[in-house]
Amino acid sequence: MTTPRDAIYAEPLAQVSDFVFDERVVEVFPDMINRSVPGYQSILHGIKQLTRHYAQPDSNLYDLGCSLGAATLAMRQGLESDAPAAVKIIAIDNSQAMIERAERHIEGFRSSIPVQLKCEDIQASEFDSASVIVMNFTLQFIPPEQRQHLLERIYAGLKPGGVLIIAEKFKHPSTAMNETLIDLHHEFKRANGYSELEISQKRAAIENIMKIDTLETHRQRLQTIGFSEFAIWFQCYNFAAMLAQKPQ
Ligand code: GEK
Repeated sequence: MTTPRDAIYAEPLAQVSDFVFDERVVEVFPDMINRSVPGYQSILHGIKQLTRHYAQPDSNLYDLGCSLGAATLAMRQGLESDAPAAVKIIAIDNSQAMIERAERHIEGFRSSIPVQLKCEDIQASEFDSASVIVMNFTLQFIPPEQRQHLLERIYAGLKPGGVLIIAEKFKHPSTAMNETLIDLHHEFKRANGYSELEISQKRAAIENIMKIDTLETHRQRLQTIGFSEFAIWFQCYNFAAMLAQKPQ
């Protein structure tokens, strides 16, 4: 998908307001996420592989915080060649602008696997008979004190053996190591053409709405909820993708 270049924070702003997933962001979103998230394409590839591996017949697959549907399309590709019977993908985002664009984007690809798009807050969504649930950089936008409850409801909606795939930016528990990982990420952004001003203004915009956990917090929370298997299957700097499985 070719899209206009992200220049949202290229000019100095008198005051940087909190980041919102509005029309302006939708317009440049693929460029923004590809130039900002190390390994984004590799993670999408992993989602495709894991979907193929864990999708069960007669089940729903969810993409929570689907944005323009990149993970939805990866999931669908994973199912394409040998799809289990009666599977459906449900993609949810609470940004109307994202959902409208996702609809047009997904329609551009033919497939026999149905995709249902919903514009709603995932904290109010129902999860039912799920075999694969993906949260690709979405949990980090849920207020920290509400994450456990949402994940408990997700767990309840999974079938036995079902999996949750979570990709997140994370915080390293050591201050020194955390700073190093942040520096490496900023170097990655600079190498992708973002200026110091863009990096610092984006950081200020995101600071209040994106609170990140350590990987250990993720692991412990998932274990407490009941997930019996846990693996980190991708990591680059302070970005990681995790897999958690409900017992069979
Ligand atoms: C991808 N997964 O390209 N309910 C529903 N959607 C939400 C909520 C909520 N409570 N909070 C945030 N969102 C995508 C990328 S982006 C990640 C995900 C990023 C949505 C929000 O509108 C946005 O579309 C998405 O979560 C996060 O694979 O921009 O860093």
